[in-house]
Amino acid sequence: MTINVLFAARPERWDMYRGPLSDAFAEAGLDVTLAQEIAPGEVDYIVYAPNGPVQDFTPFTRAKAVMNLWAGVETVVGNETITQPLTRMVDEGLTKGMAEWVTGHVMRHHLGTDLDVLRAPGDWGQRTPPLAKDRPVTILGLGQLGQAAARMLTGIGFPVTGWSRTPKEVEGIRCLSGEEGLREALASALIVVLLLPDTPETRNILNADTLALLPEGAVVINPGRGPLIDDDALLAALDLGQISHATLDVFREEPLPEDHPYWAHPRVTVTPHIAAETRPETAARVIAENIRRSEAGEPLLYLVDRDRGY
Ligand code: NDP
Ligand code: OXD
Repeated sequence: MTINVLFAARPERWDMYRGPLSDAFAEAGLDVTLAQEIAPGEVDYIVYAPNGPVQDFTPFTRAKAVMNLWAGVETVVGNETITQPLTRMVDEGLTKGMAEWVTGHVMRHHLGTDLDVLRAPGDWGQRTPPLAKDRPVTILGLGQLGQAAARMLTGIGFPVTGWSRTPKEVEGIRCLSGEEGLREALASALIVVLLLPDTPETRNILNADTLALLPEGAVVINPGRGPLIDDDALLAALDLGQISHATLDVFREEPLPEDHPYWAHPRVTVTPHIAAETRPETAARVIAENIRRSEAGEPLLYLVDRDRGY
């Protein structure tokens, strides 16, 4: 029997996803009708984006799963109209993109690239940056994205510490957890990268107290979520020189409001929530595999734990 899959992301995403999804369904041997509009009572699966047209899932009485195209689910976990299993996106393309973005921004600060871009003959001055082995990096969040970034950075030679909710063992990475682990992870970090989900436990994890644990002049890189940082505390730490630079991809309000102090701050780099994007070709295969599993009665991949919030 044909499986009806509703594509409930923003309309401009349709042209990007229609082909890859159709190909992935065919490859998985699934007979699927994929459309942007299907009578709600006839929908079997919903491919979903939090900024898409569907927010009330009550009419989708037959739907067997809601499949988020995003990795982050903070705006979805509280939606009580989703009674079906909810999956989040773990996509090889998105993961590689994040590891590359993090590595690029770590390298910018590590090498001091901005200082070496000369604008006038008088700027000529030669510096020798330390080697990666002498620049400890801490990653808060050691999940899919944190581990991928950690692996890329250790490959270059950075000593990497990762911090997570539950204890972990990952080869080549110093793994810490818990409150004491956080203190230890920050105390040694010349660069700290935030790759945590936005949950009640992680909100404002970088605040006046925790920023003060970092060595003076440390760099903050946040491709996670805006609420992980207490913005006033970060601005104060930047003004004091406790933090030498913050590269921020995500904000409490996006786009970042015109009058936000981050725009004018000389030691803040703002990027427009582009650290990593779900890639249709690889993501489509994840969606197809999950529908195949569901139809075969097998457990779904990447289920969200709504009580935990991620
Ligand atoms: P995962 O769920 O795979 O990993 C989350 C990590 O955070 C896990 O290691 C988890 O610990 C840890 N964690 C969660 N809560 C706590 C806590 N209270 N204390 C300590 N550690 C905690 O998520 P991903 O790696 O796939 O994604 C991370 C985040 O990146 C997303 O939630 C999203 O917000 C953001 N993101 C940003 C993008 C961008 O373009 N800027 C793109 C994609 C994602 P444990 O392992 O013990 O469960
Ligand atoms: C995501 C994101 O969560 O792009 O996937 O931020």
